[in-house]
Amino acid sequence: MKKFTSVKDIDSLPDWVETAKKLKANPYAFKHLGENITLGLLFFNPSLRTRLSTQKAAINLGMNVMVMNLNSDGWSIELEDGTVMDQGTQEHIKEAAGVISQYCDIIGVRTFPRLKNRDEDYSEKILNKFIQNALVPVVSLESATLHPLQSLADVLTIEEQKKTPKPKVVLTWAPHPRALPQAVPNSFAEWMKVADVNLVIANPEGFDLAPEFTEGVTVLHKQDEALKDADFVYAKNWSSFEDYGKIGEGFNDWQITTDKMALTNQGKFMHCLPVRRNVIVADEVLDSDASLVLEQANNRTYAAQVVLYKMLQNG
Ligand code: SN0
Repeated sequence: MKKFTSVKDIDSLPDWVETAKKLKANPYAFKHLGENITLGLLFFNPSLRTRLSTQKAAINLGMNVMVMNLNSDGWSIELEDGTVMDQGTQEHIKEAAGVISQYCDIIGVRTFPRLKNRDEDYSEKILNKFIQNALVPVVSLESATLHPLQSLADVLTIEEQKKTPKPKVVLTWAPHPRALPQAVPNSFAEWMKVADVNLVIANPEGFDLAPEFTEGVTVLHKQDEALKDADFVYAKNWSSFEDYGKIGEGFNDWQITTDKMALTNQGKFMHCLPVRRNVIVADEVLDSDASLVLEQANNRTYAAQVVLYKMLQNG
């Protein structure tokens, strides 16, 4: 396995979920597997869960971990080939990725979109340049358009919590004061389409996700209609794909409240975190027994651990 960037990189989701459950039940069973193997985690953007859960997963497998904030602590990286580097950038991605590969056996990279140019973000330039120039496998720690470690943890959480064989899962847009990436919802849709669930997406008009992710999925522009009988409500804000990077204003009634949760089939509330309280979701919902957010965060460890375990097993 040379990379983990999308559900397309894995062979069998049921097998991965089973492996994650086994690792969760017995986290230190493969402590020998990572001996003398080094994971490097590179962050171009902030992180709390990804940084800690991926380190914890590596430690559970006996690996060594090095972490670096590339934006604040590294040289400014050039991505273009053939550039005369007499301007702001100081080190080319060819050397940077090659050098990091001398020290690390697996590299994780976090790189958010700029939300200015859609084609540039959706080309996954930074992540792909790392994959092309690294001499070792690369794990996405959230890229411009996908967040596979989060989605794998979400699949695991739903599998553990579901009360029916094929639950209704509603991914709903929710309000937010800043422009956020489409990575979490794109990725959630991508993984849910492979999982055994009935996925419905709810968002205001103008906020449909890219067609490649919504193909074959029911997309509703009325949240109340979508939430009816939902077993899981996954809230997330994203900026517009159509009017790229724009935020929605005047949609405060898309916040998840107890009244909204009452429309569901005693549904569970999910969010990837960090979450803006009383903007995305009301305190009463987030603080209720219906909230799975901490269990989702817990499962981030086992999502990361199954990825590292598979990479270590394949040598
Ligand atoms: C990121 C996102 O992709 O939406 C990371 C989620 C895992 N979230 C944020 O940037 C939230 C920042 C904010 O201002 O609330």
